Amino acid sequence: MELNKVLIASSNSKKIREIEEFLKPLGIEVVLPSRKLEVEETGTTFLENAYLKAKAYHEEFCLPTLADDSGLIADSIAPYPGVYSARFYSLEVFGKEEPIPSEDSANIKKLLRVLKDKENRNARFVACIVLYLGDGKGIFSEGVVKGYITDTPRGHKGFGYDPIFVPEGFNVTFAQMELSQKQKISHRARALKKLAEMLKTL
Ligand code: ITT
Repeated sequence: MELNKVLIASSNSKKIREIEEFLKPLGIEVVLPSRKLEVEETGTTFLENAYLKAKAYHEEFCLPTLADDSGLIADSIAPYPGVYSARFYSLEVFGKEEPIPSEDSANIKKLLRVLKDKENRNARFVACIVLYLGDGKGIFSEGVVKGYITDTPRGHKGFGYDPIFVPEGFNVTFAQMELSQKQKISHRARALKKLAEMLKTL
C-alpha cells in the first residue's frame, strides 16, 4: 500500500520527532495536528490506547493517522509503570510524587524509589503503533526493547525514562545515546519497522 501522508496523533514533541525521523526517509509526508485533542486513555493495553488516539485524531482531521502508545514495564513491579508510564508519578499505588520540576523527573524519581531495594532491575520498553485508515480499517504493530534500570539517572538526551534505561548489549542509557543510535534499537523504531514492512505487503 502506498502511503503518502500521515497525521501523527501525539502531543509529545520528542516522540513525534522519533516518528518523523523514521517516516521521512520512506518518503512519507508527516502532518502534525493543528491542535491537541484531549483523548482519554482508558484502555488497559497499549493497543487499546493507541487505537483510541488514532481514531479520535482521524475523526477530527480525516487523514491516515498514526498513533503510538508506549511505556516502560519493570519486571519486579510488572505491569507497572506500563500503560500508566506517562502519569506513573500521580498514581496512588506505591505513593504519589510531585511533578517537580517536571512530570518526567517525577516519574523517574518514583520508579527509582520503588525499585530501591529490588535486586531484579530488568525492564522493557514497549511501543504499540496503530495506523488508522478510517471505516474501521487499520493496521498495528508492536516493538519491544529489553534492558535494565540504573540506580541513578544518566544523560540528558531523549525524554521520559531514557536517563534510567540501559538497553541490552549496551552500557549507556538511552539518554546518553545519539538519537540515531536509539533509532536503531528502540521499541518505537522496531514497531515502525514492522509497520513499514506490513505496508509493503498490503
Ligand atoms: P501522546 O499520548 O500524546 O502520544 P504521551 O507522552 O502521553 O504522548 P503515552 O501516553 O504513550 O505518550 O505515554 C508514554 C510514556 O512512556 C511517555 O510519556 C514516557 O514517559 C514513556 N516512554 C515511552 N516511550 C519512551 C521512550 O522512547 N523513552 C523514554 N520514555 C518513553
